[in-house]
Amino acid sequence: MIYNKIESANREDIEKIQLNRLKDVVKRVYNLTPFYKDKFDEMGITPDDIQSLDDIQKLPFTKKQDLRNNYPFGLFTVPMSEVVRIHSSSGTTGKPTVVGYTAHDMDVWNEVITRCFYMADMTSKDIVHNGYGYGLFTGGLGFHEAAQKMGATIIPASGGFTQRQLMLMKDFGATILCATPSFALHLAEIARKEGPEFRKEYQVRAGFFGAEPTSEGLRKEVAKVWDIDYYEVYGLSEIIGPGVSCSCNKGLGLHINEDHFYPEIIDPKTGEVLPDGEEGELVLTTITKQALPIIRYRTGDITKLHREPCACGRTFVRMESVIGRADDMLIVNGVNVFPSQVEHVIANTEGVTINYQIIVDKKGYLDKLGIVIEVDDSIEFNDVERVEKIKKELQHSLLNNLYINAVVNLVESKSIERSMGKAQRIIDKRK
Ligand code: DLL
Repeated sequence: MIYNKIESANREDIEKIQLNRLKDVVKRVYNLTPFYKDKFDEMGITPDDIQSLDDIQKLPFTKKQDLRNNYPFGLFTVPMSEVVRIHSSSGTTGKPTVVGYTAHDMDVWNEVITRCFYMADMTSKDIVHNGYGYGLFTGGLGFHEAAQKMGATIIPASGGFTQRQLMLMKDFGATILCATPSFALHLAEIARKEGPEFRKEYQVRAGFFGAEPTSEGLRKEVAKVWDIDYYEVYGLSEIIGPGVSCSCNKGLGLHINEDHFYPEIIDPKTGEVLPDGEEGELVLTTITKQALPIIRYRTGDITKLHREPCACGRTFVRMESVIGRADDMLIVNGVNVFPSQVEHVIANTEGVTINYQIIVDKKGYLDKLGIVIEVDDSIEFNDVERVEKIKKELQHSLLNNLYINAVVNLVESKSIERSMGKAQRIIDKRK
């Protein structure tokens, strides 16, 4: 099923809508945010310079750091009385990246998630088990509200409590599962312990998975162990949350909701726009958002765009599953982790040095984050109480400031191997 006519409109009609919306959003940010006004002025451009879609290339990029520099609401273009929801993700100095939504933005968000649900022919009869984390993360509430609006039964299970989640899925007869792919596999791993016939106890038929990078093998594995249709959802809080794009399973890739989010692929080094089919960094412009419109946002996600017709009938451009990052961001169980943020926490903790290693590994199907840090010379390593106190303080500050649940391991001064060149700070054993 296709939710909106626009999803299968011809290119000319889509582009007409995109251009009108682009012109509007450019005027909006120019008139309402000093950040964009200054940037445009510096570059000698005005909203009148946007006369075609290609003119978007005249506009400046926006980066995550720009949101941080304008913390918390500096890029909002509406008064707070019109903001109905705030979400956020972790930030370098403990200050998160803040995003806001008006009632209209919430309608857009619900619409794009409903489009995802329609990919799986979901109806009000479906029971949706939502295993994405609720709270400031956009995963939980993003899927929640759209499912509820379409009349489906939503079970706000959130993350964790695997056994209990399985019991609820079984007893409530969930037909749809929303979760990170790794959590979906973890659930299956535990469920399998019920015996080889475990699957018969569950009615789940499809799932919406995203928020972290996956390989084709992993996607196939989730689909196989649960014996379900796997729909991949992509998104990021800065743009809206989940729902920027979703796979239809009739053709390669994920259809981008390009009547709301205008995509480009650029060379991450030069910023030059690349043609369809070439691999590069995805850049998105929100063309309908009110509270926090963003121009040419550098997602950091590496992918390719395709415009060939799709068997599902949708004409929206497709992006391939994300194949990597242009920066050093790690995604650990769906949580974005910038090594620089971790370093900041370490640098601000007394008793440890800046010699550390971040080790990411798998425990079963879940990611496991370990941080090994050398104590400094002022610490007597045999002073177990003191060492334990520093360890707890670090774990606490990683969790509270960055939402990172890490196992911290303190080691003696000078015991981490020194490298001759670039320090090897990150060891990702998942690859
Ligand atoms: O992860 C939104 C989301 C929630 C998407 C639930 C899908 C499902 P953030 O926390 O802001 O938002 O993280 C955004 O996560 O830039 C990608 O690097 C990564 N990401 C999101 N979806 C996918 C995906 C949510 N399907 C960052 N494949 C993005 C690979 C993904 N990476």
